[in-house]
Amino acid sequence: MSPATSPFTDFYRLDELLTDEEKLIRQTARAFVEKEALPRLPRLWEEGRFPEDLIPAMGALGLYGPSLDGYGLPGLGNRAYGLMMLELERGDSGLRSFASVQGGLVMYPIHRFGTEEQKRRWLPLLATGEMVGCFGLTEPDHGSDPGGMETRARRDGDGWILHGNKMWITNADLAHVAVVWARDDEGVVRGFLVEKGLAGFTTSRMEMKMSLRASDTGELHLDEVRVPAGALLPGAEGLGAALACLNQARYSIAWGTLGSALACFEEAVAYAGARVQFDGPIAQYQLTQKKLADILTEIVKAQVLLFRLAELKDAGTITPSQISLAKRNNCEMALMTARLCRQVLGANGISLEYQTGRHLCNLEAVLTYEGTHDIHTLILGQAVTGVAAYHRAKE
Ligand code: TGC
Ligand code: FAD
Repeated sequence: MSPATSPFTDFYRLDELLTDEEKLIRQTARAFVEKEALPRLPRLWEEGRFPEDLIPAMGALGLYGPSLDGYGLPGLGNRAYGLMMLELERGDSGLRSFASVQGGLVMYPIHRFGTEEQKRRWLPLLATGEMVGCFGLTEPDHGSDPGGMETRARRDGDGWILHGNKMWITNADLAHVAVVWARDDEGVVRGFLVEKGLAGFTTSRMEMKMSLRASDTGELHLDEVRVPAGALLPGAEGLGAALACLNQARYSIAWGTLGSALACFEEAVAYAGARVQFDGPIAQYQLTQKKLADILTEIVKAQVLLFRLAELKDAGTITPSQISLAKRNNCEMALMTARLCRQVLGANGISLEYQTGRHLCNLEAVLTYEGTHDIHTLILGQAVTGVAAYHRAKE
């Protein structure tokens, strides 16, 4: 097992700020990923398969919704939550994605917007991984602009009829329950828990991806699906409820992408020391050192940012735009890191026998989902200027 950190991956000695419990949580998650997932990931990624058999084991380690409390949930601090996501994504973005969706996009909305009955029924099963969930917001024609959604929720007696399609949905095929966002007759966006097996509800798997290959991605098809009154998340009213869930997942991505970056960086440093060209190891050449110095600098900045972000989240004062800044910065930092490390590895950088190429491909999707890099740029632009630039001003 590798040590918790090496001098160059904890350059500013942030480990000194961690509690013993946080260190143990990190080490447990890392040992699990190294033993159970890493040896299989290249093949899984090549075959386009998520390791479904690991779902209960990840639940047993408390990796789903670790910062939520009550209903048997651990209620850990947000730094511990972040470290877990970091270690999962150090393995593969697909592992972190699974946990982000299960915890941040399925358990969180039930915990925040659900009835007591919904919470008691679903949260314990989702926490252990006995049940899997997915989150359906994006549609074929509405990605960055979910407010344009076409999925409809029509009242039908004491229940509802749902109709529409959701696309690019993580865990779509694996999920026992889908959190589906739809607009009602009054134009209000509402959230529903839609169970697999209901008449008219089908899913299909999306194939031929060049990214997030060890992750299940699919579509949700809702053809006049009747759901009972108890499927409605009563506390979720308006688009803001769906967007509030994204804050959780974006937070976990901000931490997770640091894991991808560290995996690539460690691999490139080791490779540069061992690979001899011309007169010696490529680590001795200034152009290699510049790449590593640039990466180190960006990693340290991202680490410091995350430690503060966790404090703000624990204090309950965090703002969505603070999360956007971290998601945007850390995804770009990790992608830049993976690109530079891939160059250091030369041809081996595109081989799945090394980790860097796989992380690089994954990070292209991570830069795009949960709000594209551009959308987070505009969120920050709005935070600075007070003016939203997503759409033309309404006349
Ligand atoms: P806008 O008018 O700005 O907002 C509507 C209402 O929502 C509030 N709000 C938020 N509340 C909490 N958290 C946030 N992050 C919020 N963002 C906005 C806002 O205050 C407003 O409230 P109220 O009370 O005034 O009604 O909405 P808009 O339609 O203009 O859109 C704004 C924009 C572009 C920022 C938003 O649509 C957006 O974030 N778009 C990006 C879509 C996105 O990120 N989709 C992600 C889908 S899930 C996913 O990708 C999972 S991948 C996971 C994985 O596998 O790891
Ligand atoms: P578009 O919105 O069509 O954007 C295309 C380009 O236009 C982007 O570069 C974008 O930045 C740019 N653009 C858009 N609007 C503007 C603007 N106003 N100004 C400037 N530029 C703009 N969604 C879910 O609901 N649940 C999931 O579980 C889920 N999982 C996903 C898993 C994967 C692997 C992927 C790839 C996506 C997933 N998504 C999920 C969807 C994801 O959230 C969307 O892909 C994302 O929000 C972007 O939407 P889009 O792909 O339709 O791109």
